Amino acid sequence: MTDVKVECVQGDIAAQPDMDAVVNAANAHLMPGSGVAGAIHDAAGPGLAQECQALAPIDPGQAVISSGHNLPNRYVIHCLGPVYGVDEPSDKLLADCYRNALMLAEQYQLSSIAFPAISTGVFGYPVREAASVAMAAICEKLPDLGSVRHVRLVLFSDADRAVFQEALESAPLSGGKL
Ligand code: AR6
Repeated sequence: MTDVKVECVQGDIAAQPDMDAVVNAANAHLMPGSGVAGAIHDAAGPGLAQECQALAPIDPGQAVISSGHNLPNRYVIHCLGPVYGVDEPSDKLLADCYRNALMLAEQYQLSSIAFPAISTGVFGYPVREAASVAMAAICEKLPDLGSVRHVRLVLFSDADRAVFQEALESAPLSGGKL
């Protein structure tokens, strides 16, 4: 059994002051956008986009790390989720986002990380499918985590929170690798 805390909460990804890192549902150029990318860049200030210029572009499934600027978090981990039905295989690419973000958090010795529901907004991934991919990817990684002790999923609506909570409760702790 793992003692990493995994939780699903309803809230704003840009307002998670107790987390070492928040994850951005980014675009390939790591520029401000709508939804999560808008909230994170607005709260971080223009220094974030400036720093990101040197890290872009990124590919679907990839994750890169920057500092948090005016956010209450030390770091932002930027992931490019798959556009549903376009970037294939979507499930593997979405799982890669979660796995690669967790690996970066480990590399930086972080103890806590908060994720939004990557790809479920502008990129069109159905929430129920995205929740089961996300939770399977996270749960599969739990035994490998050393520094990371707390993983939070931050869902914008309470309906999405309930879907992610259900997926967490039925996620396999191992196997079912994508
Ligand atoms: N906190 C938490 N979740 C949020 C927030 C917030 N402040 N705002 C929206 N969500 P999206 P994507 C939810 O579109 O699908 C951007 O323009 C939202 O309800 O932010 O990966 C980028 O620039 C949805 O469930 O990310 C890219 O071009 C989820 O977060 C593109 O959109 C993800 O929605 C990325 O699209």
